[in-house]
Amino acid sequence: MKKFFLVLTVFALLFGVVSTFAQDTQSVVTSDTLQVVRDRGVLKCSTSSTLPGFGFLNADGSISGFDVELCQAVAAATLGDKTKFELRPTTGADRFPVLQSGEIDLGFNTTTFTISRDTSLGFNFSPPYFYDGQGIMVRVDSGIDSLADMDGKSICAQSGTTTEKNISDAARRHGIDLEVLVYTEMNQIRETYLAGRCDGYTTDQSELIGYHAIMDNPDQHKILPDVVSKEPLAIYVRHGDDNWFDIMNWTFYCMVGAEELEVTSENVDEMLTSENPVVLAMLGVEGELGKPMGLNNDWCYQVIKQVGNYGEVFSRNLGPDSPLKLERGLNDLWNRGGLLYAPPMR
Ligand SMILES: N[C@@H](CCC(=O)N[C@@H](CS)C(=O)NCC(=O)O)C(=O)O
Repeated sequence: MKKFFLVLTVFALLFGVVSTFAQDTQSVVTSDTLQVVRDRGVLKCSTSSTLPGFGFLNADGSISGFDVELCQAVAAATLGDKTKFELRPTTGADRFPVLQSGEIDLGFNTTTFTISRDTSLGFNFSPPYFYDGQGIMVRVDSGIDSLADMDGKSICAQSGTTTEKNISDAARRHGIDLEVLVYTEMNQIRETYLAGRCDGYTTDQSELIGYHAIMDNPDQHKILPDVVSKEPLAIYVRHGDDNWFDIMNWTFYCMVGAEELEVTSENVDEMLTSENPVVLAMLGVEGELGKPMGLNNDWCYQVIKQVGNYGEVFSRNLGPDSPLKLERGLNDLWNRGGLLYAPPMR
């Protein structure tokens, strides 16, 4: 009998250890992120802090940009309040571990959607929110007019980014000998380039344009015509939480769909009495599109009212109302020649 109880106790202890371990693993890998965010009352996102237009540290200590507003949109959708978010500034190398460990809920950081980040790092990506490409900046007096002119030269790139590998591949394709100098921080790269210790500096074109807009002597620097890669920038979450993945995607689609339906932060209240049933469903006046995701049915209304549609966010951070003055190009709606396309909200 004693032996029986001993076996039972050992079994119970083992079961306890195994189930605790399973819970720990789950809390990071398959937890209900929406519930975690609701319990905490704050959404945690990672962003860059050195990239004008996407995530840039202002003099007052705040960070602003397109990535920050997308984070605010998810806060409005999930918590009903766009101000309930916290940012974790990251570099190319530490942006992925902070999501894997559960320190943050959503990753931004102008991150390119690639197969290895999806399958080996274990992230699910939204559709691209910004179609970018990798470019190169050089000094105007360098005599360099294209990548082909960079034989025997050096170029600075950031570690942990797609740009580091892309530039070596591009040099190989062109049959040129290019020395790639790699640094962890974007600011280190810029300082090294400005000090003349590398002949060029390479990263996403949008980042080069954003930096060019804030340089002390922009006339002394130029961006080469070469675009060495495709960089579809996307939002990402951990594998294992399909509902959170849906919330990320549909928040983005809400912003794109609203632009297509001409619903803006200015007119969204009038649109609550629209004649168009698709608009009524999107804004939660009719139907229950939020409920299956565990959200209030007015989740998309809150996103548009508090943050705006995709076009509004683009204009103030990257477009005509920003120092970058980027054209919409590929980042325009599908029916205006771009690639942005939201599936039906029905
Ligand atoms: N799109 C490329 C490059 C993007 C990129 O460089 N992003 C970051 C990483 S967060 C950055 O700019 N960091 C700014 C910094 O280190 O200050 C990628 O995903 O690797």
